[in-house]
Amino acid sequence: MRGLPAPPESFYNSRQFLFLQLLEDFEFMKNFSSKLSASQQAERLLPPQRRVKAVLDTDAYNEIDDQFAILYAMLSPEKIDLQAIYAALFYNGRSSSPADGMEKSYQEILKICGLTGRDPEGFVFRGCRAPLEGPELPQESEAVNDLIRKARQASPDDPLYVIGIGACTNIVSAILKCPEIIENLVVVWLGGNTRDWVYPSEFNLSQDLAAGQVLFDCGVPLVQIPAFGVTNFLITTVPELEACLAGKNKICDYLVDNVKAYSNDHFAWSKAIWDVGAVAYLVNSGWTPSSLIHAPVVVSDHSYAFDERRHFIRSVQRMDRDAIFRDLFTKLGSCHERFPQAAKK
Ligand SMILES: [Ca+2]
Repeated sequence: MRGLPAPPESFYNSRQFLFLQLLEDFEFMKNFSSKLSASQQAERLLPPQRRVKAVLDTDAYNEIDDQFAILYAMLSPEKIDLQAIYAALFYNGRSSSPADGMEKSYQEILKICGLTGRDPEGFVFRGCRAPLEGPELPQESEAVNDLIRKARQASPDDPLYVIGIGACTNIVSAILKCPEIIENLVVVWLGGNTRDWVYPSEFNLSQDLAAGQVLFDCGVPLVQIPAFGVTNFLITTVPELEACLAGKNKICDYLVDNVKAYSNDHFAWSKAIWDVGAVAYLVNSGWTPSSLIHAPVVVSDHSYAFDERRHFIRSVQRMDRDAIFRDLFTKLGSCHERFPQAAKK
């Protein structure tokens, strides 16, 4: 927890702990002089019914779902004007460090650009190589600077949507470096679980807990796409992918092969394609019912504490899995019409 000496374990469950956490939050949020009013927050958090400018922040090589989400965003120009893709750090069995995870994500984004024929120059940026060292200590990266640049070009009437599907280090570092950009942003972040899920820990949040705490504290208009409790229902199977995507074009084959390689045993096996949920919110918010809730306080064990005096965020409650996958598979299956080099000869 920020700025406090390490107390005994039992302290973290006490009311005194919660009070001190809230007190720190209040002190911390005073730094964000451009904090929006409650009515401005509520208005900014209305699901957009139009095409929006967006950037995508992705730990693309972390597993096999980000690739679907990147392509879903690129294939939804009717709702998403995708202006940049940022590589986010991750550290798991597919990387040797957060920096290695970021670099592998960057290379994976380049691979997808190569499959589509999209020039990555000025479009794909490396992100931060390490989590925040503290809640007021931003990391530096090309992605952070590009996000600040694009946010400054946006406006409260035409905000930049930041679709985050990995650790939020890049996003929060930009906000910490330049707090006034929150007036021009809406962050749609997939991270944390639902408030009533059986356990609090979640991958994107755990990759940079300090950044996650700032994201929920700083007052930026935030749409939370919970992982467990919401996007874990976005599951597919190898037989379904073979029936709907395999053989359609090179991009579909790449995605199907990735999913197959993720498990040695496909019998009665399903895989969540979590990250398409964040993109789906912008494609059709009718598929992602949501409501305003008071921003939870993320405490050190990754669980939430609540105070109804806190600002509002929007939290998605459910995903219409069939509608989302129908749209996703339709777009992927015909994507060689938009990206001719993906066509099979
Ligand atoms: Ca991800």
